[in-house]
Amino acid sequence: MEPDLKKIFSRFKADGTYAEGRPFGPGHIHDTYRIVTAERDCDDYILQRLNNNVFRDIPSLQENMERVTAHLREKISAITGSDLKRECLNLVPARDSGKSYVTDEEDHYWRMFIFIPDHRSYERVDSRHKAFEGGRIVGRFQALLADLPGEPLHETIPDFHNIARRLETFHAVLDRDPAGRAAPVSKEIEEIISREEEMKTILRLGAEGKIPLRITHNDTKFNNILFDSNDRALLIIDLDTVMPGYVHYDFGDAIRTATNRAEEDSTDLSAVSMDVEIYRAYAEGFLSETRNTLNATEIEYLPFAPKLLTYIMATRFLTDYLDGDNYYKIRYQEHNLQRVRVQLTLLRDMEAQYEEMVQTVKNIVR
Ligand code: ADP
Ligand code: GN1
Ligand code: MG
Repeated sequence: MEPDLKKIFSRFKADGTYAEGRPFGPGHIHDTYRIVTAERDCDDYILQRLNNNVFRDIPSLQENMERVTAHLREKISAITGSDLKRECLNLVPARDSGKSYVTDEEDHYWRMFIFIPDHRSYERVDSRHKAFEGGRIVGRFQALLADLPGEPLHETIPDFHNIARRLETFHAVLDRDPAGRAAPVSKEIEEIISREEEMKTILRLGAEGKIPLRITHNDTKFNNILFDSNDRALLIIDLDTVMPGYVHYDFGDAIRTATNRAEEDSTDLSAVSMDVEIYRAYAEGFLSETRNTLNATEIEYLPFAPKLLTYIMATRFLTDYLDGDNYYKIRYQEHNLQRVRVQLTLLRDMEAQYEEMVQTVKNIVR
């Protein structure tokens, strides 16, 4: 049943009159709507029905979200010339409870943000400038959150980038083969299995105490970065997975998405490859904000991170495909399998260009 957006909107303390609401944006997880208000000088809004299949504890998720957005707002307000409406996310409180969410009759959770006006976002990155800006804003995000006071953030999805856990789940699903899909994709399965040990490198470094847990975003997919009309990066959105993590998760996922010459679900595998110039520009932007805080081991392993995140996504898409498509939104039968093939193609290209990736970071920090 279509949700009554007007009614849900009325439960938040918003300015302006509901004019219309329609699905918005490329997200894979929540149901996102843009609410347009009737008055010209009132903000529009982003209203989201949250996916509680993916996020099991929404009050904890929203507690993280409130702490993180409040802290970022405070820090950004201290930067001269900053634009608080466009450089941070603004949650709208519920009228009755003052909380940052409401629930409907079907026990779905909803939240609302002020719509960031006049923004751009990109599925593919076609200039070094955009890549540098993206890197800079993600680096700034980490720097601004480094002194978040209080308890550690809740782990909103436990073991989100823990590849050892992801592989356990993958093998469990593969053994059951609930959708009977394993046999025809044995090649893809083999590509995952052959790299298992190498991909546990970051976890190993963490366990050995060589790299610290920091506050990371964990979903730095390039389309989560919003730009202004001059292609200056404004902020990174989609803060649901902000929690303790390794710096490699944020660097890796951004490179995975920004440098790919094709989209994540491209049907033309010959178009998939990594643009090393985009990698270089992103790394320059990212390190311009973070190089003084990262330790030598963290920097040394930055070039490995894109391989890891591409592998993690291949594993997750393949697990979901084998499981019968229960996690990601799909638009056609083999959608998840196509996503697997894109990630594996990209991974092989990163492997082919690995030496250059290593040299690039060395040159930047020299
Ligand atoms: P998902 O986890 O489903 O990807 P996001 O939080 O990324 O959800 O939101 C989905 C899309 O909605 C984003 O990709 C972006 O296009 C848009 N969006 C989210 N928040 C805002 C906002 N405050 N202002 C403008 N657009 C937004
Ligand atoms: C999901 O929410 P969205 O669409 O930005 C996923 C990410 C994946 C991405 C792949 C909470 O991100 O981990 O990298 O899809 N988010 C969650 O497109 O699982
Ligand atoms: Mg998103």
